Amino acid sequence: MSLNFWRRAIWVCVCSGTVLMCSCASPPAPSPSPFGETKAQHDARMGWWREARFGMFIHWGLYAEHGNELNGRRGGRYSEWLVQGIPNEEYEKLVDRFNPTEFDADAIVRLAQQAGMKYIVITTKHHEGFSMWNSESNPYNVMATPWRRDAMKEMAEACRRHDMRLGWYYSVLDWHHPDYLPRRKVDQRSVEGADYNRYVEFMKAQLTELLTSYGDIAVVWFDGDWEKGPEQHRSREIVDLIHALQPRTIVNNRIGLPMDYDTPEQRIPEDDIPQRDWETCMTINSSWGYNKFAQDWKPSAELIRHLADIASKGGNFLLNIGPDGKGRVTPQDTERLRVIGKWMEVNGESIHGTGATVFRSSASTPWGRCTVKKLEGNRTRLYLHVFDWPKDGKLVVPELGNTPARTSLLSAPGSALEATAGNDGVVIQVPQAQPDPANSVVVLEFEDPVATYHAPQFDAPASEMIGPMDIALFTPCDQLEIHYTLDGSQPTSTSPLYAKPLRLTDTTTIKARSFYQARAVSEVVASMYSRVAPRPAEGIEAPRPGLEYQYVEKDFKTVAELEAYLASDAPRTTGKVASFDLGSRERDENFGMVFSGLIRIPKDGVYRFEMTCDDGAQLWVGDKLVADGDGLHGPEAFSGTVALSKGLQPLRLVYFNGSGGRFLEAKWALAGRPLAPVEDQSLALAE
Ligand code: FHN
Repeated sequence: MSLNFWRRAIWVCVCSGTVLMCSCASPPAPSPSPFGETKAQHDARMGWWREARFGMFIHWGLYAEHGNELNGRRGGRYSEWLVQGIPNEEYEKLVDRFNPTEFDADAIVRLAQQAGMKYIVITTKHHEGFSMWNSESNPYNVMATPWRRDAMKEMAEACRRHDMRLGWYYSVLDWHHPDYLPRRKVDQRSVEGADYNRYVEFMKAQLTELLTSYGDIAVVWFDGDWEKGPEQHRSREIVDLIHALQPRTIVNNRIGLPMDYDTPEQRIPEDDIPQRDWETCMTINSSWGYNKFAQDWKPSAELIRHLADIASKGGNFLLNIGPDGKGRVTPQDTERLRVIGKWMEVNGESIHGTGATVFRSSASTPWGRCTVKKLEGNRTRLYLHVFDWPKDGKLVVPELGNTPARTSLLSAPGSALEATAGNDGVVIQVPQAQPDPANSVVVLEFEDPVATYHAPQFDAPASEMIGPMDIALFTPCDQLEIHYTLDGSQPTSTSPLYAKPLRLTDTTTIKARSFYQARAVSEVVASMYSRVAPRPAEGIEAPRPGLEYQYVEKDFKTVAELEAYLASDAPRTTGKVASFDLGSRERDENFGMVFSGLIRIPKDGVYRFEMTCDDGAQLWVGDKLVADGDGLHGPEAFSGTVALSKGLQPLRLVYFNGSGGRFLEAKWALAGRPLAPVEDQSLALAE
């Protein structure tokens, strides 16, 4: 799936459901909903979140009280992690000290609002396991403190009063609950009798409380899922519970399932922009929870630029504050949010309700970033976020083709700036003095569709074919024309004009280039498609159902380590299974399994295989490595294609789990068709 397609798809949704500049051939969107909604239903549920762009994260728990120092012991970078090295009996004493008499939920909500934030996500329970609400399922909660106030109730009421959306952060990882496993090193409690399934029931009970007693909850923001996989967390059951209790709630991805959006932490994607909804969460100093030692505060200007950077890439910014043990927002957090708020007062429209840049990447606007808003009809506004003000008064937008109808500074709407389109893009005459040293926004308003320069992209089911195959070419901008060649020559404005998918029957290299008003505006891009003979099937007469497996135990980090171990005379268990089933393993971590057998190919064709694994795996079909998911990682999908003849084809899947969650799933289909799970009936063993 092309990055631009997704950027554009998300952008289209942001712009109040209005479709813009998008009639080029584009790949079909996969089902975007984790709850089986239609795309329209999913978009409607995500609508406010995509419009919001900016939210407040609050880390507040017992860790606020110690501020990263307890009984002479100092924590690492994150104050909320100090508990990791402290026995529970010692840490629990904080409960008697926690008395944040200056906590003022209304003031916090107002601060968020003034900063231009549209939602708040607050920690209900962090890894320390302490519940910040009056939890019936857990006496280790805020009502056991001298303070005896339900902090989450106060937040919920304040948010309702100020019309602010509220989300719950909930840590799956819990270093206090007796059923949570694994234990920390300092935790001497026996694991005998600890039952993770009972812990899951506890989480469900807590989430039920949080989603039934506090009104509308906009987001559930999971965290700390990494010690186990979705199977052990029973993630599906948990998210279905959330959906049943509050069908409009948006759920983040940290529960071992992809869910509604991704959550890059402490970083803004550069070129690896997620092809899904996403939100960067970030601290203002270096800690999430209040840490009296962390004085490395980011300057307001940096945060303002981060906000523009994230919005220009189609993401949201969840900026964290860590109130202290008295419940006070630190003066440093407050000051920065006030400065951001002042900037947002003037420039908020360049953030809220905007979509990702229409240019190729952030490098296309070397002086800053661009966000976009679609107005009615063809009217479009580009917001140029200028971080580096041009010394010569000429702001050059190199990949823009047409002159805007109106150009002004967002801080001075009446100011008409002169803009001229030429061979080098559009040049805007700006005043010598930079209006805002952090980020000055120049608005370009277009009455006609905006012409931006992009290289053509290819949409093909595979790079190999055994018969005719259709290849589509597209760019995200309808104003461009694509000229192409099939004979290896460079495309010019007199080369064939792309109008509909190209049908290839033999090995061919397509070269293509974008043109605007007969002028080449992109580099030449090339893609080769090879005609191949499908791998002949094995001549096996009477196959039996199932696969063979080998199971070995060791701390593997790569498939190569596992293969070397298998090649030795290391001890192993072998047997037969119906499919790629990890059920025959004897432990949950540090093991490897190899499945081998045959797959029934229904007809000659190029097939796509997709394997999702946690940790590493490699899938071989015939003698081709089709999907390579080697290494230690969370659940991730890997895919590839192979040309196969009808009949039985050898297949081998090598999988290992280091520590944490384990997961393995394989899907397949003829290339270009929707993938479906590899079913037991498709798998076989030679006699
Ligand atoms: O371990 C936590 C950390 O304390 C903090 O809550 C952040 C916020 O995204 N999340 C975890 C690490 O991914």
